[in-house]
Amino acid sequence: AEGYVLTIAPEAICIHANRPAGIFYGAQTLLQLVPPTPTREPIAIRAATIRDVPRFEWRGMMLDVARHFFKVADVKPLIDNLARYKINRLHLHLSDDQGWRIEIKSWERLAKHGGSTEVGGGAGGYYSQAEYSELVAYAAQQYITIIPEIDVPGHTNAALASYAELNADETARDLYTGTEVGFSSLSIHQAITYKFLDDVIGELAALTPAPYIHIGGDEARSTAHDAYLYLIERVQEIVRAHGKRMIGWEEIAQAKLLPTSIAQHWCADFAAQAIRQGARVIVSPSTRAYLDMKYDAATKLGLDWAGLIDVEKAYMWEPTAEVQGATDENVLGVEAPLWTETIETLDDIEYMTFPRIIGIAEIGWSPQVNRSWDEYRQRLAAHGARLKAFDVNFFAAPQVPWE
Ligand code: TNX
Repeated sequence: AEGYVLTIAPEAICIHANRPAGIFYGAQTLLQLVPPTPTREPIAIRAATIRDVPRFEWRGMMLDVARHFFKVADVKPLIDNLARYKINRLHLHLSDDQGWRIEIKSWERLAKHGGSTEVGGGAGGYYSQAEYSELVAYAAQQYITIIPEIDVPGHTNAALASYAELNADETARDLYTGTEVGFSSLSIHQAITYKFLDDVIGELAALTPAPYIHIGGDEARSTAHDAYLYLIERVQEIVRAHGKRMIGWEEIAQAKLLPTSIAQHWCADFAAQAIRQGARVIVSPSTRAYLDMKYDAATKLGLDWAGLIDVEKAYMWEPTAEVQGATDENVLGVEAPLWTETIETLDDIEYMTFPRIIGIAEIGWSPQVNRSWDEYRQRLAAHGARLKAFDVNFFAAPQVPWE
């Protein structure tokens, strides 16, 4: 589906692939072999034959547009730069306590009211359905699939603030601009909750060509355990009824999963339960792949609850070693989340994302053959000039001998 053969010979450069995505990836590889900026001088490229297929079908990044909102014009350049490294999924965290970021026509106040602020009290914002579709189409041109996430039953204050009837006490919550989590929950035993979920997931499914809907499911600390399991199983059925597969943070694996559902590992061992149920997993270890963790103690942006993650730590790990029972068959792939409690601009996004995402991209694409930090850091060094040429505000990690 994504492989290619790139042949560089004296008479011609050829890219062969079974599918258009393979041609695109062959072209990205070729572009890495020529200077990043246009030149009128002849360019010499070493003759080679490269046969290349990805190890994992899921090579993702997640952007939290709920804590701080990022407009289409900020997400597009991020997509451009992810595509150069053969990242093929961009998961958008579209709702949380602090904001609801996607227009839902049958529940208009979600975005209009629930999207009207963000962490710190700024103006927030949301994507109209037309803007969202524009983003989906833009990403698809670069073989990136947008994965929409609506987080339930916790992380729902923005929805609970928008509609009184979603609350057990029929009283709308206040909008929230702080960063503590775990206080909100949908009302599990009210029929309207499931009407809400069906409407929202239905509209989201219609906007989503991909076969996945992410339903969150993390940190539902204000939902009783049995109620949580009941809700996840009902949501799974709603997602299925709309023709999609459910993805959720690994806590969902405590519920009974369909084999088509997918659990996203982040910091517990629930993902192993998903594997035992015959479901597959996406691996996003908070200690390795969380782009919102600081690089070192001096990093001004970001958090450190999962530790500091320097460029070496983000690269030197193996996805199947992160979850008990994980194999190349039941691991769909890797994803690096960027939570945005402290992230406010595209420059901030780029600083935390690059260069760590390049290591994650390699873990997702290339086989694990004696991965070596010393070898990698030399290769990564060559990307400094490229990132500069593409105007990426990357962190020039001192451990890398940047060119
Ligand atoms: C935990 S990771 C969360 C998010 C926060 C993040 C901050 C996960 C599934 N939930 O709500 O933004 O930590 O690093």
